[in-house]
Amino acid sequence: MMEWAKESLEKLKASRLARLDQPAPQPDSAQAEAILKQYHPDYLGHERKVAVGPNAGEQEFPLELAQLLEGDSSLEPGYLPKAEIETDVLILGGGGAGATAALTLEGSGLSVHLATKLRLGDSNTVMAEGGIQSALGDDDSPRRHFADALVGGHGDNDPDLLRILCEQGPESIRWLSQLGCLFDQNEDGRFSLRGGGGTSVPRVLACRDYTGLEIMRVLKDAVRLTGTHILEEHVAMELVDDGKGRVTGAILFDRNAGKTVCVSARAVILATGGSGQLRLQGFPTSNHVGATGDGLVLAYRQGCRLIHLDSYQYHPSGACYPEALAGQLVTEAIRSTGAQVVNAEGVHFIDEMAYRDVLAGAIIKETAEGRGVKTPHGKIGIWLDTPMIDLKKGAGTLARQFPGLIHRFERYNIDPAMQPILIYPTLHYQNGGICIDSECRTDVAGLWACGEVTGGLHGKNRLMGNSLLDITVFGRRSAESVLRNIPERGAVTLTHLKRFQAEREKMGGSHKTLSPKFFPDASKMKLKPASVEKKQEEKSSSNNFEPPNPFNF
Ligand code: MEZ
Repeated sequence: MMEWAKESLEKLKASRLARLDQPAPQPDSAQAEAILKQYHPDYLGHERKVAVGPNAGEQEFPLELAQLLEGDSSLEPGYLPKAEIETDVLILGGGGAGATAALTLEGSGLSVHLATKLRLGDSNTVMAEGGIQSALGDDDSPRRHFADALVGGHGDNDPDLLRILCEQGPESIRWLSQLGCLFDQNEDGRFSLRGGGGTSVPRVLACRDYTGLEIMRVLKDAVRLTGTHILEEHVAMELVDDGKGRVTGAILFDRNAGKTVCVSARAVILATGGSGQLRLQGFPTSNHVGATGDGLVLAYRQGCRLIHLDSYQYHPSGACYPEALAGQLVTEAIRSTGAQVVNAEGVHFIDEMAYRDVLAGAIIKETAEGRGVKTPHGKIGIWLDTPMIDLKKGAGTLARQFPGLIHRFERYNIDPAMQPILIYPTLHYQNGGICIDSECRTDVAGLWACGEVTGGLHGKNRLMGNSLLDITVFGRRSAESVLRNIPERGAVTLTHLKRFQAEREKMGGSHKTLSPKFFPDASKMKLKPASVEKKQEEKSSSNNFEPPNPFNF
């Protein structure tokens, strides 16, 4: 097993006992800053300003995102919106934030439609492994939680949003528990709390290493029992407005029927999640296949400002080998439980609980300077010495606490309790997003937003476990705000889109990109499923003289 890395594995094993009790090497602040500036992908100049929209000429965006923000709509030219579904609240996004908003609206008397690009629950929520933060420990408090997250976010967090997140933590855990989430408990029946990078006391609740999956399981089941109308496989193509500045619904593409559906809504909650599948700078990602930043593009065209999108989170421990797992998350909780980061020479080169951005930069530096391990597929990673956990905490600890990790690696004959695994940073989280106020209102009336699609809360570096809390706290809060402020029904027009398109025309040049992207290229998924495309192809080809498609067997 991993014969190709034999020499380096021997060095790692030889240094293991000595490393066991040695303190982890800590970079001082000057070293940390130098690592970030030289090696972290956010600092390498792969960004630019955009020429259209509310952020034009201001802050920079990753190149891949900038192109989409300047892109044109995929709607057929001349499309005229005409409401086919009328609802009070339209939620776009079927992950944790959208499902939480739907549950909060239940019993309000309002009609609610939830549209999701794939199936209910297909989202980054299910990919979250290590846990959810909440100040529940004896020595903890929301103030302490706030202070930790503010330092971690480089002080760029929106203080109001962060205060709400931390204050609502304990109540959110109660709400999730009452819905049925089974968080790990100690023998005395109290919640088991772990540390995470940047937490000054243990504060992370978990369901082993599949916390997001457990939370989504419960939310999904609960939403299916409500009166929410769930529109699965309905892709949000564009938002519509009343011609007087207010968002009044959306145009969806029903992938099964192969046609657009215009929904008129009194309020729209955008909960479309992140954008890791844009695979910035060619990085692998831990994100769900649907995470292509659609909500950012749609909101931007309506006039919503975006914030902190020059900042993405590269999770330090993405799997680097085997190739089939490349980019998948290896939870930070493994590092907080005792696994060390070790280079090809067997050297424990940095504290594995350093802030994620610094640790990711340090791993990239280590590989760039020739102290990484090359896989047979040409990738270069560093070791995560997982057998350390059982050495430190007793045999069987790794398997008991991280069954998901064992399950994924044993398929490839790797037992992480017996041998280290190779890791490399993976594109994990969109730190920035749509500007919202403390009520989840965007810059444009009628449009609320919650969860990963929003920016400000986490500053420029989110701490582990604050995203699952974010979707719970702000999913609920967005719905509560809608309940207090819901407008009357308005007309459905494309006034905002047309204004954006006119501005775009002035850019000149040939900007042909259509956006949102909807699906990553590598997935080969299309807006229209193959069956619909085939039917349309047959229809249109019945009258022409094209030769038969040789691939059509
Ligand atoms: O919040 C996260 O990003 C998280 C819990 C990730 C992890 O390492 O498990």
